[in-house]
Amino acid sequence: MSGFDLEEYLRSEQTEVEAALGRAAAEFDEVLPSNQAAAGRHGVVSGGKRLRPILCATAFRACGGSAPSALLYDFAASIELIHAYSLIHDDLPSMDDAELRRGEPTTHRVHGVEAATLAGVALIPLATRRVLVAGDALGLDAETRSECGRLLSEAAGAAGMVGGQGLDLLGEGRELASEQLTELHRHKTGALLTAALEIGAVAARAEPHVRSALRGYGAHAGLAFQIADDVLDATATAEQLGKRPSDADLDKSTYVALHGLDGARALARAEAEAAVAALDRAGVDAPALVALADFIVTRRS
Ligand code: GRG
Repeated sequence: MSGFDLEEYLRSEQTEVEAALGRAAAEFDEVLPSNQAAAGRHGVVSGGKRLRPILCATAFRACGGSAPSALLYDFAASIELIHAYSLIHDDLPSMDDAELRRGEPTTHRVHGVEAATLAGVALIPLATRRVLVAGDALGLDAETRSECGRLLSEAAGAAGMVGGQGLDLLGEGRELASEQLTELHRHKTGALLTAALEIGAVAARAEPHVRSALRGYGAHAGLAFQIADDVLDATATAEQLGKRPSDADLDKSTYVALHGLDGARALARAEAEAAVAALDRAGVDAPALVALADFIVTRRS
């Protein structure tokens, strides 16, 4: 591996993400009743790796984009708002009925189901609004802003994450075949991760072949991320993961159940390598993205 200091990179990028999310959450305080605003803040400013906005900003720079960090992260953090809503809703009693997320009680356990549901829904248009408004502040023209908005909405919606969640619900208690599981995760986890990369490329006005390389990286990294998630779910405790219940508790199909631990680890590694190969083929030199692909399969939470 190169001398790239990923730990330091993640630390400084996460600081930028937290600041941008704080600015986004302040919009809640202005418009929502206080219990709903508090639920939104709980879901948004509650830790996490912040991988999606970091991937977006990293792709932007890898494609030659340059902008002040605060402007770039106001834009990239809109993707994290969609991620935050998905976690709030995924944890609800009507979904996974989760008690623990990121080592803390879930949003509805702290603020109630009604406030958590409403705050989650409010995050969706907030994310769309912020990608357009922050895109404007970033200097993107109307066509580029609209393309970014389209990518985010498609990745979040029925053709992406929500569709994947639908497949997940249908698959509960059934043994999915490997292709079905991959189809599910390409939508549920992969679509938003891929959009993060592609939005970064579009905002930097990347050439079509570079944009498509970033999309390819995203698709492979998204799968690697999910397979690694299944490995973690099977090998770490709830305390280490900060998450309860586990997929096994929920009787979900996993890559570990299908391929065994070693098989799943090898698959995750192969997908991370395929992500980097997509960049190499297009001549994209991006040490941070290479290091992030490795992090995705070696992370501990
Ligand atoms: C109601 C059908 C319906 C859909 C609503 C709930 C929902 C939309 C979608 C769920 C999508 C979902 C929960 C995907 C999870 C993907 C995933 C692996 C999450 C964990 O991501 P990390 O590890 O989390 O990046 P941190 O905590 O680091 O942010």
